[in-house]
Amino acid sequence: MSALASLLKSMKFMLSSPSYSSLPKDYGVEVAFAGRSNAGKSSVLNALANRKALAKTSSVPGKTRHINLFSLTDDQEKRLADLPGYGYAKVDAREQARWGEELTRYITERESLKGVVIVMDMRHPLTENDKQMVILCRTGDKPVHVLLNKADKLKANKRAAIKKSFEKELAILAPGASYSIFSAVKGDGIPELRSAIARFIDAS
Ligand SMILES: Nc1nc2c(ncn2[C@@H]2O[C@H](COP(=O)(O)OP(=O)(O)OP(=O)(O)O)[C@@H](O)[C@H]2O)c(=O)[nH]1
Ligand SMILES: [Mg+2]
Repeated sequence: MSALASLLKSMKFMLSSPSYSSLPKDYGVEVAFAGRSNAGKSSVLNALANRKALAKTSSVPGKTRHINLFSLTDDQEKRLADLPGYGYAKVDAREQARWGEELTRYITERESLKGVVIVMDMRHPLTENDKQMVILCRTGDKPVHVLLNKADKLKANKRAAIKKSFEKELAILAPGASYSIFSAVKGDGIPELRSAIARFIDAS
């Protein structure tokens, strides 16, 4: 097992922060998981840790309302952040606007943030909100890896067609960004995602 694979398997819930300003000290290395509500961010973290309920998941969108930090090391120098989902219409407009501002601050100001995994539902990637997140990461000079999740919900031919058009769109929107295909349910795509996280951590 690679060093990162074993760190991921032993990751621990650290804390849940209700706002950007209440986050712990900005030191070490953080890799964040962003994405629309219900795209599967928390499920992806659980798949990486090979645990069922490390990060809380729900079929009801809008479950993750805080920034939840997970530590990969006992000294908490390496962390993963599960960010609140965006774009869920039933969250009232004021709360959505507040989280828009919080996420903007987090992405642009957090110095320990070395990379962002943007989790998308492969059936409909790069929604307007996703594009805004990609652009925000560019503004904040944070490298991006797009994770096309829920691939198990698509047949092979449909998957290939979406991949092709997605690739073109991403190349225009974020020329340096990498991507990979994933299924949190089946556990497919873990090595590729781990490599992306390793690149973020190693580049720091
Ligand atoms: N079929 C399938 N379902 C998935 C996959 N990943 C997540 N889900 C389901 O999608 C729903 C939402 O997953 P979560 O992990 O809670 O999504 P989230 O992005 O953390 O959502 P918020 O916390 O609300 O922002 C749950 O019912 C999951 O079981 C996947 O790869 N395949
Ligand atoms: Mg969640």
